[in-house]
Amino acid sequence: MRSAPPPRQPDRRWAGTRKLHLLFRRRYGHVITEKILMSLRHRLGTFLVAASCALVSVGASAHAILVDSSPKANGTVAAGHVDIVFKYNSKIDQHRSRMTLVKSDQSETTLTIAANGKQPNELDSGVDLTPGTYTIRWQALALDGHITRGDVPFTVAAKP
Ligand SMILES: [Cu+2]
Repeated sequence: MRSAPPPRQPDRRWAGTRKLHLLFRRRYGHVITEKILMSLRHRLGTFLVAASCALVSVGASAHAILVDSSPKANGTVAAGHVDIVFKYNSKIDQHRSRMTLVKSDQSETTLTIAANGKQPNELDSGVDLTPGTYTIRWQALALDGHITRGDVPFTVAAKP
């Protein structure tokens, strides 16, 4: 003999949506209503994750956002030795962050990040470049443990 299924526990978290559910069910039928509610719950979950990260970023130990760079994004620099200085809104782990130079043929070169204890918000490097278009692909590890990434494309022009 099969044992009876356990009684359904009322889910208090969704009491509000359950009322909505009943309301919608009368109008649109059960299947559609389930889909709509699942979608709402999913969206709410995503929103809460985004909100918690936003709250963290208000605190002292935020994830790293690039606030200034040399070369500038979409800027132009002269050929030769190019200093690379990326400034962030918070302290970063310079040792475990990454910078990669991507050439126009998509080939990649890892850049050496200089340890700079006096500027803990920066990723600093340097490279000799010939005229062309390049991208610096960065990955910064903030002290809150969050990794952020981005691309800074720029042009190197021949020296006048
Ligand atoms: Cu963060």
